Amino acid sequence: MARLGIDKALVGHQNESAFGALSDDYEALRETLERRHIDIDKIKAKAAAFEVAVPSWGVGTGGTRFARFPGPGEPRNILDKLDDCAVIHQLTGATPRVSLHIPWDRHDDPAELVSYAEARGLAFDAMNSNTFQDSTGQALSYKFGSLSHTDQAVRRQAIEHNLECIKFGKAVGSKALTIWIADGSNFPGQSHFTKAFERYLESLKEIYEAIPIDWRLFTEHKLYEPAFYSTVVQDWGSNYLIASTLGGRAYCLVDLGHHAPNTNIEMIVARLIQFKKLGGFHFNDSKYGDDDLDSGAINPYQLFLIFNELVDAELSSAPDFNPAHMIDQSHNVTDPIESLMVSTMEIERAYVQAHLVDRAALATHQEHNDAMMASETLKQAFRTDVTPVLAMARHDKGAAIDPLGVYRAAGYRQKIGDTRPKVSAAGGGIV
Ligand code: LRH
Ligand code: MN
Repeated sequence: MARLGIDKALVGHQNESAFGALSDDYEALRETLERRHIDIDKIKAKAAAFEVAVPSWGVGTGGTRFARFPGPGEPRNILDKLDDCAVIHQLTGATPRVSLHIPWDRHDDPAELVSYAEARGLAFDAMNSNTFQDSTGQALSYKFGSLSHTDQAVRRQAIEHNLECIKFGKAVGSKALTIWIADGSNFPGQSHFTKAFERYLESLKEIYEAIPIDWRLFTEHKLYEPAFYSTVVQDWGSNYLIASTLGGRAYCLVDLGHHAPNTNIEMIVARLIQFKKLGGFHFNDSKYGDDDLDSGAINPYQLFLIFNELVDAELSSAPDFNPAHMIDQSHNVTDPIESLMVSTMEIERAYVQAHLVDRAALATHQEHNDAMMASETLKQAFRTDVTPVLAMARHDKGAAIDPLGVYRAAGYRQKIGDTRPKVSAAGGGIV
């Protein structure tokens, strides 16, 4: 396991001392669920099979445009990031894949990256391109856009970058490319909406034709930021137009933080499922804008309602339904590893709770317009504390019953704090 990682014996020891209480809680929940004609072991199997990808850029301390306050043990490179991602998977048992971001994770020897990851029980999820920053040695600036830029040469450069991400992704075994662009405008009149969208689609067509036959292309919409008047891919409608224009392997990616406050995201999810264009998620939470806060930290009921739509589709075998679950968060004030572990468990919790919904009863209440009983049927599942199911599923996989407790007991942050160079507080920026 990981060069650093967590000592297996410690995990075993901590699980041993926690197992008795866990079994009691599990058996108590078994009785509660039996009264609802639910087999807890079937629910545990769902928990055990659930996986979510972690963002390589999430294990370093995040920041805002104002500042970033790095902590001890900041990862120096993709190898350090993989070490930290391996700890998250070792203790949660639910994050076997890492989503890479280029150029942040550029590495000269993709084969070495694959063997380094495999040695830590990891593989690679969707690649992420980056034409929202100017990186060193770049000829043309993305200040006024990238794939929709008015200048053909800038669009060419951005297309080439995405082709490079596909090439790198093929070398590390990834099966998808996620494209989010910051392109947009800050003043009315600054940009011609239709021409910008046409230029973007022309660029995407070339990238779409370059993805391998067994890959998917995810396009990610976002309401605003860094553009503050218009954004080329601003909403799910624009995103749906893109995916349906490109073809059968193009899908919409839903980042939970990319919508106006109070947007009914679960209904957007239902629409994209119905029209076979739901590609996947960037899970996080927010109160105001694209806050990139920990999943389930602000609005856990919304997360549950989104999974209620996903489980409904799963159980009704919705066609072309295979959403890619990924986390996309910025950890500005917590230990990023702790946040990613807790977020993973919160996302898994929402998924498992959604499997407790009495869907037959819900359908009857909906048919009879019994709003109260329909709402209560969902609330019953959401109010059910499934912690014992999640913990027992982890225990059975050899992961930790209490990931946070084991992580702190292991002193992993101190260890990497002692071995990795200190990083001074630098200007702003999410990474
Ligand atoms: C844009 C975004 C996108 C990533 C970036 C790190 O806000 O959600 O998915 O590329 O964050
Ligand atoms: Mn995102």
